[in-house]
Amino acid sequence: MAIQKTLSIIKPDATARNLTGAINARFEQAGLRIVAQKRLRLTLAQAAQFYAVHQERAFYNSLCEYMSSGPVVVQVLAGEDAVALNRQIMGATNPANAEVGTIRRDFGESIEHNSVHGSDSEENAQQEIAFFFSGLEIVE
Ligand code: IDP
Ligand code: MG
Repeated sequence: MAIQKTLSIIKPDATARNLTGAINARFEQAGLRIVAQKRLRLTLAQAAQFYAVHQERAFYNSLCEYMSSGPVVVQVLAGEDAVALNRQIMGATNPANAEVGTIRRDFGESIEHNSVHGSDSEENAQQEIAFFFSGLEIVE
């Protein structure tokens, strides 16, 4: 597997509990490199655009309100098989179903407030990285 890049978001529930460093340590310990990172607050419209793929889902409005409710840290993670590796480190969507030792199991509060986002394919990773970062901001 080649070196890949993936888009990660540390969500408002995690920034509120000052978990940015603890979550970043999980990525680095697993061999992922943080090659771009910034903290920002999404507007409702930006959250709605980012999660547009979910617009038919019952949780869409709530998810967009939540993702714009406080600061997030958006980041690009690079490494061998980074998309799948990050999904493994994150754990299942619902913290109650996530494996022990994953970020969502250890830090997630609920299926919605599950501490992190990670791209689910290399194609989506490229689109999601371009949503937040210019090439100049990614330093490998
Ligand atoms: P993923 O983040 O594990 O890829 P998705 O199905 O893509 O999961 O859902 C995007 C986000 O929407 C989740 O991370 C979570 O914050 C929220 N979400 C997913 N399913 C539910 C639900 O059933 N109720 C409330 N929020 C949900
Ligand atoms: Mg997803």
